[in-house]
Order: sequence, then structure tokens, then C-alpha cells
Amino acid sequence: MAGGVKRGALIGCGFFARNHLHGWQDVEGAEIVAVCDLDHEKAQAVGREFGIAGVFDDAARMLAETDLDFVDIATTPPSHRSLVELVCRHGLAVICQKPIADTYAEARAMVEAAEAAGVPFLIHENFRWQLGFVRIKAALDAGRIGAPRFARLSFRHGFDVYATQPYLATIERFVLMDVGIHLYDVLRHLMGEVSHLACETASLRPGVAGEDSFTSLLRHSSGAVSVVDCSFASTIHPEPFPATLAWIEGSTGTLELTTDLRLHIHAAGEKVVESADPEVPAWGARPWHTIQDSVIRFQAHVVDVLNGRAEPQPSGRDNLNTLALTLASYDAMRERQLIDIAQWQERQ
Ligand code: NAD
Ligand code: 89V
Repeated sequence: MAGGVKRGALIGCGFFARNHLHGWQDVEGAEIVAVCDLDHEKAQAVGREFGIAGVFDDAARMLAETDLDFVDIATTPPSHRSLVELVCRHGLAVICQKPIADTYAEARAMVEAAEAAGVPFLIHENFRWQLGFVRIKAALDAGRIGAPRFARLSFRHGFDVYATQPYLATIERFVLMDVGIHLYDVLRHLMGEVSHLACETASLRPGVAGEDSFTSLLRHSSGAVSVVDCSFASTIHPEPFPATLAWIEGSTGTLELTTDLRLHIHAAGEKVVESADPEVPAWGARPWHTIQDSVIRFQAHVVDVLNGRAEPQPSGRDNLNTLALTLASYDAMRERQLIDIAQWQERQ
């Protein structure tokens, strides 16, 4: 698959898809040549807006009629498995938005289908590609704070996400599946695998069907301990959405990511402050720009993977461990139990 501009198709022309398409326009080495949505008008609108000739409302027909190297799936979870398996049957590299699936068994089947087809399977999980977490990962890998032993990730806001993502107010499993899954991926990326997890959730805002806040306590296989907390019902001024605050303590220092997108590095008897505030893409806008910038970073990574220059980050296989933490959090809440993650995965 190495070499040349990779030809891609996007399935799902909804709210977040435009970030994908702008991101593909910004990265070298890939071009979206076809788009598909069940709602033909949505696909046509996106085709016109981005100058894409291939416009379809049936993914199977698009794949049968279009010469492609990869497919980028930006639909919501109910369609993910059927679409990923369809793309695998065509022997194409496949990228799927988070959450990968609503159950662990479905997600595992998708991973197995990609591995049986011998195709790259990446999850569009972009929080780990946010500039702040790219910088934190580099500092950890460089040993700037020694061995990490405590982490806290906090995502608290009162932003009206429901205006552009109305389904978030109706799904029974909400904030863990929507953003907890991001936070758990970042946590695993930075601190390593999790052995045990406890979680409490709450439904704070009237009219929202699912849980809109959670607090988790996690033990890592390394022995480190982490706390992850999240609320979509907080009153904070100025509104910090979509900032994720981070605090990571190591044996010789501390890393702190603050609301104003500054990375504070406490080490060697001093504090150094670096900006983690990315440029706003020409097509983007605050406050979404940190996520929009991460889309470009992730999709540039996809091109590296398609050219054999990098391993998927994250792969579908890796994302199973993130999904396990997310789904096990609901069991921890329901059973008021500390969950052994390896035993939880064996039971699925
Ligand atoms: P959306 O509902 O606005 O758009 C989804 C689109 O997919 C709809 O237009 C729908 O018609 C289409 N679709 C569904 N099934 C299809 C099928 N079988 N074939 C073709 N088209 C199909 O949803 P959204 O807000 O854009 O979110 C999409 C996904 O992106 C969600 O899983 C969400 O969690 C994720 N998301 C990720 C980020 C991020 O990466 N940080 C941000 C927002 C949303
Ligand atoms: O990034 C996301 O997945 C979005 C939001 C920031 C609202 O969680 O759904």
C-alpha cells in the first residue's frame, strides 16, 4: 500500500464529519474521493461543499463503484460493525469513529474481521492527539518527571453539546460512552494499562436520559493510581469546554495541563510553562480548535500508517482495552464493586 496519494471515502456526513473532511484536505498524502450518507441530501451537501464527485447513499454501492485505499467511518455506533465488516470484505484499510461499538463482543468481532482480512483498523480517537497530550506524552517518555505514579484527568463543563449532537440527550449510556471513552484512552496512553476500576455516575441535568457525570478511581498495572472525573452539568466561568485538565505526578516531578491550555512542568527545582494551545485551523473556531487540530494530527498519522511509516494509534485491537474500561464502569456503578478488568474481559 506504500506510496502515492491514498484515495479515501467517508461514510457519515453529519455534525463531526466536516472536521474529518477539512482534516483530510489539510493532510498531505490522502484525498477523499467519495462520501456517503443514508440521507442523500446530506451527502450531496457535503459533496458540493468539499468538491467531492462521488456522492452516495448506499455504502455497499459506493465501495463497489469506487477505487479506494481506505474508508473513514464517521457514523454513530449502531452502524459501526456492519460498515467496518463491509469495508473489511473489500480488503480496504478502515478507520472508525468512537465509540467503536456498544458492546465488547461486537467490538471484538470487528477487530477479528479486520485481522482476518489483513487490513489496518484504526479508531478515530483524537483526544490523545490533542497538543497538550502529545506534549505530556513526550515529557513522560523523556523521563522529565520520573516514574508516573498518580494522574487526574478532569473534563467538566456546562456547554450546550446537545444543539449539534442531539442524540447525546437521548442515549441511555451517555457521558462514559461519549467522553469517558476519550479520557480512558488518554489515561491508558499516558499511564499504562488498568488492572482495577471503581466508578460512580450521576444524572444531574433534567431532560438528559443518560448519566451526565461520573467519577472513577483506577489502579494501573504499574501500581500507579488515577482519578478520572467528568460532568456535562457544571457551572464554570469562563466556560472551559472542551478542555481536559490533567495532573500527573511522577517520582521526580509533576505535569499540569490547565484550562488556558498551558503545560506546567514542575521538575528540577523549578516550574517551566509551555503553551499547549494549538493554532486555530483556518476552517476551525474556538473552543473546538483543540479537537479540530487533533483531527489533523490523527489523520496525518493515518497517512503514515497507510504508508507503513507508523503503527496505528490507536488500533482497533488497542481500543478494546479502552472500551473495556468504559463498559466495566457501568458494571462497577451498578454492582457498587471494584472491577478486575482482566477478569471482566474474560467474561465477555
Ligand atoms: P451525526 O448523527 O451528526 O452524523 C452521523 C451521520 O451518519 C448521519 O448523517 C447519519 O445519517 C449517517 N449514517 C448513519 N448510519 C449510516 C450508514 N449505515 N450509512 C451511511 N450513513 C449513515 O453524528 P456526529 O455527531 O457527527 O457523530 C458521529 C460519531 O462521531 C459519533 O460516534 C460521535 O461519538 C463521534 N464524535 C467524535 C468526536 C471526536 O472525535 N472528538 C466529536 C463529536 C462526535
Ligand atoms: O469529542 C467528542 O466525542 C464529543 C464531545 C466533546 C461532546 O464529547 O462528542
